[in-house]
Formats: sequence, structure tokens, C-alpha cells
Amino acid sequence: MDSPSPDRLQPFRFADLRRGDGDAMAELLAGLLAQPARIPPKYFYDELGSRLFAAICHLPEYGLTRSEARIFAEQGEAIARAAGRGRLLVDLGAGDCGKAACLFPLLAPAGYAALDISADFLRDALGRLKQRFPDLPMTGVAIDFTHNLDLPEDLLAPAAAPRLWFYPGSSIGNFAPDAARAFLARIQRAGGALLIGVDLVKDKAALDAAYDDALGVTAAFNLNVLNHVNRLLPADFDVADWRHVAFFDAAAGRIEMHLEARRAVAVQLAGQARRFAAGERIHTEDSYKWTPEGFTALLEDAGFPKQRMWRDAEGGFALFLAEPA
Ligand code: AVI
Repeated sequence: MDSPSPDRLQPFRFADLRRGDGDAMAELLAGLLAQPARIPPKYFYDELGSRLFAAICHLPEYGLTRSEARIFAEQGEAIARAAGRGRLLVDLGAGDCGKAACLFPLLAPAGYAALDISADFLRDALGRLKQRFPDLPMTGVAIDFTHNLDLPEDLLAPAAAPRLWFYPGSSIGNFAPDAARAFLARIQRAGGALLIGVDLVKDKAALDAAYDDALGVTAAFNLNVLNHVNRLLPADFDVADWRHVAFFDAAAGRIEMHLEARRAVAVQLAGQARRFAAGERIHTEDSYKWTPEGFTALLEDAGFPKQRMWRDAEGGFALFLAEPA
């Protein structure tokens, strides 16, 4: 692991704790040579992918971001009272830091630590945020937090403040249930409370449209992962050979996203050849949707028995505040 390198020219601390490119190459190669092939969803988020995801959050079909924002707008005071003010807000998958920034007036955090896998995007976002909140201690950490949650104490400011882990946007849905339980347990062991947003099971047609929008933004987001893989491995995927496929599997309780070969395709993957038949798919993402009861039980199993839940008016999204006993 690289050692943290705080950049003293920035008005905030920044460290890149991502593992070397070799790990990404090995992971991608193993996934793409497997039957069926897969690409882990974290590779969506290169610079363009992060921008496309930000655009998805504005789509009329993708309501979960707005539902979560409405919960904060309408019930924010009660949430802040329950969560407690003056904590170190640790933002898991901060992206453009917009969601956390909306909470600063409510939560009055003592410090803000933004974690994201996309280093340049995060650095730019924190630079802009620091101009708006110059007195708030801020840290940016480029990290694959799905593998590593060890944050050096001297990086966080103020290190002694009780932590409030913030995991919005139903990103927990991108873990299969066992992995979600293990990840939540890791947060629990790191100490503090957890504020987490969860998209709930709803009508199939609405969910299908949310992941296959009319403008094709989600299709572009899915296809762009191939451009990222081409740079990382390197590989020679031609995006035009592939189509976006997304659907809700009600029995499994999840959206599945795939890339489907439009024709027979031969791809070079870091010097190894892989052939895909026409119609063959690469599995790129699962997005699990939970029931309130199911997620309550998951949090309990992960060591968070103390919970509060707020829902939006339509009942399609839930925000949980979870604490150890
Ligand atoms: C980041 N994550 C919660 C999004 C989701 O809904 O699963 C990623 C996404 N994939 C397609 N649209 C949005």
C-alpha cells in the first residue's frame, strides 16, 4: 500500500491509498477470462464515468437520489438530532461531495473526510468545497474502501471526534447480501454511527426504466467501463460492438446490468485473446433493492442493533441511522 502523502499545497489533506495498477490488472483479467465474464462495478468510475453517474442522478427515471434528498429536506432536523452534531463525517464514495455538503448546515460536522476511488475527481470536488467551507477541516482519501477501511489516524481531522459514517445513495445495493453484511460489520468495527441510504423494492417497470433511461445515459455509463478497462489493462474493446442490458430480477431482488456482444468479438486483454460469441454478456453490476425488514435484519447481523429509519412519502427509499448497542 502507498504511504499517505498529504499535499501541503492544498488547503485540505489528500492521500492516495489505492493499491498499485497490478492489482487492478489481475482483478480485471481474472473477471474477463471467467465464464461468464464480469467487470467489478467500481471500474465504472473513471473521470467520465463519475460525470455520467452524476448525470444519472438527475434523470427523471432515476428517482432514488431525489427521494433521499427529500428525506433530508423534510426530516433533516430529526435526523441531525438523532445522529448528533460535531462529529467527523466520513463520506464513503463521496463523488462530487454534493450530498455531504447539503448536510453540513444540519449536522455541523467537526470535520469532513471524503473517500472515493476516483482520485482526480475527488481532489477537484474538495477544492471547490473548501472554497465554500474554508473553516471546516477536510481530508480527501483516494481509496478502494470496499477492500480497505484502515484510515491512518493522523490523516483525519479532528481525529478524536466521534465518527459518523455516511453511505448514501443505496451504494450498499451494489454488494451481494453476504458481502454487504461483511462490509457493514467492518464499518461497525471501525467505530461510530452509520447513516445509510437504501433503495427499496418497488414496481418492476419503474426499476427497469431507472436502469435503462430514455436518454441512454445509463447505457453510456455502462459502456464507458470498456474505455476504462482498455486503459487499465490495456485491452482493445470497441464500445460499438456492445449493447447495454439492464433488468430487475424480482426473485433475486436485484437489478442486473450487463454488456452484450452485438456480434462475435475477439478482444486482446493484456496480451491474452478472449472471444465472445454474439449475444454473450459481461456482467457489470448488481444493484440490490431491500425491504425495510430485510435491511433492519442485515444491520443487526452486522452489529448495529440500535436503529432509526426515515422513509420518503412514496415509501420507495429509506434512510437508516445505525449504532452499535
Ligand atoms: C452507485 N450505485 C448505487 C448506483 C446504483 O443505482 O446501483 C450505480 C448505478 N448503476 C446504474 N445506475 C446507477
